[in-house]
Amino acid sequence: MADSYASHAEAHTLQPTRSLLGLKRPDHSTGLVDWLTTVDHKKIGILYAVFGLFFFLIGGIEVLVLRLQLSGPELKLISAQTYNQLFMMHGTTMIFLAVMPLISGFFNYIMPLQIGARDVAFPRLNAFSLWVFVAGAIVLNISWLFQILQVSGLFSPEGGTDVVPAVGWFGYAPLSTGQYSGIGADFWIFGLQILGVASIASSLNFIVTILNMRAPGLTMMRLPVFTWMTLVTSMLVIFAFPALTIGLLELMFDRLFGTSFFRVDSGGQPILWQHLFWIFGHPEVYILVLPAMGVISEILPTFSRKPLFGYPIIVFSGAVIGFLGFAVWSHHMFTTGLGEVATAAFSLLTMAIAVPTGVKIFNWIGTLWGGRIKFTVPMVYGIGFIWMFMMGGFSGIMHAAAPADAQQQDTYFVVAHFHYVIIGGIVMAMFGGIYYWLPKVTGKMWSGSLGYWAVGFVVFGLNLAFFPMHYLGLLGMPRRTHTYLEASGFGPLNLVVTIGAFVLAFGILLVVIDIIKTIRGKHLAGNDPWDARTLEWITTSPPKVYNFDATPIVKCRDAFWYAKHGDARYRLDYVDDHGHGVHMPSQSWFPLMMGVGMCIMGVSLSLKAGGVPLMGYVGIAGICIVALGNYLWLFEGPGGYHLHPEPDESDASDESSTGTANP
Ligand code: HEM
Ligand SMILES: [Cu+2]
Repeated sequence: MADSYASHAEAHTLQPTRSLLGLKRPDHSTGLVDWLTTVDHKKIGILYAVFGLFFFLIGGIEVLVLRLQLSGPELKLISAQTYNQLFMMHGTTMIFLAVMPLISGFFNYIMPLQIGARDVAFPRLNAFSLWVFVAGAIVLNISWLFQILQVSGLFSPEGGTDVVPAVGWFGYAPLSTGQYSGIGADFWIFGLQILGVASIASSLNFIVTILNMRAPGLTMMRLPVFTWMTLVTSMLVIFAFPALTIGLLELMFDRLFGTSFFRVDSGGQPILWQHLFWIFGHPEVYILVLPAMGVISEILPTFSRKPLFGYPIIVFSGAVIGFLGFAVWSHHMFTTGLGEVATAAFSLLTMAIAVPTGVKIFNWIGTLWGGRIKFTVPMVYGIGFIWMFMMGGFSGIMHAAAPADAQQQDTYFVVAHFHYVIIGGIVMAMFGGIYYWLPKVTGKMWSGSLGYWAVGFVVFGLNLAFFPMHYLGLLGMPRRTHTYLEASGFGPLNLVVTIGAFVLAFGILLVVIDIIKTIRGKHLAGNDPWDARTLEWITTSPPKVYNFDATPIVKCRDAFWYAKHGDARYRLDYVDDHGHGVHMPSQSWFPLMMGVGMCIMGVSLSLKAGGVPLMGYVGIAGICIVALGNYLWLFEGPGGYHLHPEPDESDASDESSTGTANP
């Protein structure tokens, strides 16, 4: 893919620019340098997705070890401490380093194409978000390395032995304060703070892009639902992450400077942590699920060959879900003694979210109803999503009732619930999205039955793994426990769960193999393999570096579909640029440099907290790298190059009989 980008760019280059400080910008570089300095939303999207899948496998390996430990009563495969570390890293990895970057990959790659834009609004900021995300991921996971050093006697931090974080993805105080946890918690705090910077920067970028860079005629109520959900999700990130940041800052102050926000012995309030965390944490689950709903809302109409049923209602209910998501955080705190009024109010509000969610489900079913359904692999994921996500929704409504929750709290019932939502819903949708858009991204078509086998194993495995957890929970098996007694009788069901986990893991492995097979395969996909509806299918597969030869003019919702199948009124027209051509941004080293600085900063400050000598200075060096990167970036100048798109043989406009030729 890199080659096709490069050849196009070379053909039309006008002016490789020098920055104001005389530094040469890395224009039209190839190979690794190209990927490290890219500002192309498509490459950034691919990198996000690759990192996401990588950490998905890491988080998966972590949990398979856990499940082996729990497969029978009183096993001693790993210690309780190791269990805690693995379980915490599994949760944090899956949420922040696997699912969120995968989603970000979709946002980056697909959204600008869907709105007919040439890139996101701030391409360098986009690269910055990517590398800052990578920095945060390294800070979190480098703790494993220091654990190894510690085990081999080369590293002995102050304050306990938990070098890998072991405080749960929720980091509940006072467990996460200095009294009860060691340097692992510092890795976690700095890692998450860095990840928050990345998320907020990319969300601002997406919001500006969607509001400002839509193709002419693409009004808000004509936006594809996936793009709408990108917008709502980005808003949620902007409002939710600051609550977490404040909590993390206070926790950091407690740990490093002896303040007492959360330390009970000096008058702190652990409950404050729970409020701050869940004001972030509950919207976070919608940050994960709304993009999944967006993906499904693209797949179902395409393969039912019908417009999305109730488009305005789907969009509106998505926004309502986002809004209500901020009003329900205390359903995670029903058993902390908030009082009857608060508990009743949060209980009702939580149940209220079932309404817009149910509305969406009815609309999806309405979309399928009477459609000419094609059971392609993405469609099978789409239908599986509806079914599995509803299972998670039902147990969610059960938690919403405070008295029921008091029983279910901290049992495997909760683990069953959120895995049905997260894997049965979100991961299914992401895999469906991968199969849906992979032909666009790679230009290659996946083929054969491997995709169907994979989805079969995934659905079977996830039900085998997570359905019995409901029973285990109701029988009283606590979550976050590293073992259980023979007499508890939890053994047989836990064995089933572990077998299910391996079946699921096998299915996920098949998906990854299928992706690699597709990329290396030879079946060309063509521009519009599904006879789809939205603008990303107009352009070539893979899209050229400038996305569209000419910007399309949108006349209705599902513009591409009507251009192909509607009457002459809906014919696709293109903006005439009067021969001006396209201005593309040039690449830059400085987003990467700032990421490197943040990584050094996060690692060394964590080590400093663990009493490692000289780390304060390394931390300052890291801060200087960030500042210098920022300074050089500021004076890098606008740069960019100019090109005149030349439509080639494979353009969609040649294929679709109703589209006009490009100007
Ligand atoms: C093979 C698939 C998976 C299996 C078998 C699995 C199983 C588990 C288990 C056994 C725990 C520990 C529960 C405890 O000790 O209390 C756990 C925790 C967790 N898992 Fe997974 N998991 C899987 C995939 C995922 C995915 C894909 C995500 C998210 C994207 C995820 C998110 C979490 C979270 C957030 C926790 C922490 C739960 C808590 O707060 O107690 N898991 N998982
Ligand atoms: Cu919640």
